Amino acid sequence: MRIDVISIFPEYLAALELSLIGKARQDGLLDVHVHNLRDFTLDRHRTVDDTPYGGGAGMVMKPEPWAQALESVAGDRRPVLIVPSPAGTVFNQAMAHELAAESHLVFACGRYEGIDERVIEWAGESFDVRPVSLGDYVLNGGEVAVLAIVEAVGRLLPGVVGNPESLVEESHANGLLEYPVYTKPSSWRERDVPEVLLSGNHGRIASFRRHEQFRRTASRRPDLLEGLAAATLEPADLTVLGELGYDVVGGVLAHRYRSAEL
Ligand code: J9N
Repeated sequence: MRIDVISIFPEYLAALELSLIGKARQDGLLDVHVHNLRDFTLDRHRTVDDTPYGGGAGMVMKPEPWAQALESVAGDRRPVLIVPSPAGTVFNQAMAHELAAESHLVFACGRYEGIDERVIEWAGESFDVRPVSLGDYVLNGGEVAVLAIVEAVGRLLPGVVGNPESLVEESHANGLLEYPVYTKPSSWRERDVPEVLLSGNHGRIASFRRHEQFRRTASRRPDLLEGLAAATLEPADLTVLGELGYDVVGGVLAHRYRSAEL
């Protein structure tokens, strides 16, 4: 996979040289190019921003440096252009899998109050444009979002994660949060590892972990359980979910007290 990142803070992307993603680059699995938007300006001051038409706070990124930078990375296909923005579609694991199937991703890191909207419209002629949000909070620029997205996508590429089994059991792979994990010592500061995990009984261990997944998900992410198809659940799951306040209504999970308001 080829990845181009355009930013006014290219040094921010140095983290992509580290760890798993850095290794994937060394191994030739990932071809990452970081570009300085200012290298595509034509004025003496290398200006990338200006005041907003219509007034308002902050600065808006000028269109022409973006057009020059994007033209320089376009290639002959139709790359996916990811534009991090708090006004984008919220990124998730399904999106990470979709992006991992692409051959060329381009990331446009905006700063300030955003990029002139005409760039986004114009880019649609040669790119598959995707405004993407990391979540409902405000960052100063797209760089941190790019680090997160490249890491989430990069680790799904064949050969990047050493043991591909570790990709399967993870949070969100099955729509539930992950179960808690423990390691040695079995007793630490008067806290014991749950005895079932020391039992060697693989059936009991599997049901304990699944039970813990439902307890965690109900407590921290009830939105993931509400509306879950009951067909994906085993009879034992429904007993646990019943204790947690969930019923099956019309083939999907519904919380006894909350479903009406959701
Ligand atoms: N989720 C998200 C993205 C952002 C950005 S991108 C550029 C500026 C701010 N904030 N929050």
